[in-house]
Amino acid sequence: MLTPNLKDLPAGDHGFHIHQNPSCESLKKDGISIAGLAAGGHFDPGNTGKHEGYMGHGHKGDMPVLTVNPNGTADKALIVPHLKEVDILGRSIMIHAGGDNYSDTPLPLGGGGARIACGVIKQVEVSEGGQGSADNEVGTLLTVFQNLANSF
Ligand SMILES: [Cu+2]
Ligand SMILES: [Zn+2]
Repeated sequence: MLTPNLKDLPAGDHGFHIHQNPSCESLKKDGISIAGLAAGGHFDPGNTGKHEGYMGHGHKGDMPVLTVNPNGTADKALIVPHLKEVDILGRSIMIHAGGDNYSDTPLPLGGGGARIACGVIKQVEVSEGGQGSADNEVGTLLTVFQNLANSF
């Protein structure tokens, strides 16, 4: 489980993924600056090239849709069956403008479109249960998410 603790986000459903690179910088594509592009694509160590959502067999970084409450907070625990802490350390976590239909059709990558918030995932001291180990589930990293989202 992964428990977000986020605020100041637009209400509604948003695509929510682990992306490959530990950077949230903008990069230029075709001369246009694109927010969060330096994070790269969805974390896909198996090189599946497929976006199938958190229950699928494509990108390992695919997570359930992040549902933001009307007051802009997101705090509901999410099931992330394919991810362990070791997978996500040193990568980034991304929130998209639109939702996620867990498919590459009709739009690629779930259709979430623009990247609206991002954080680089770093190891933190965990007060309960000690330091996270490679075998821990992602939930032990929950404190990481307290100040994670840097809105673009
Ligand atoms: Cu994404
Ligand atoms: Zn994906």
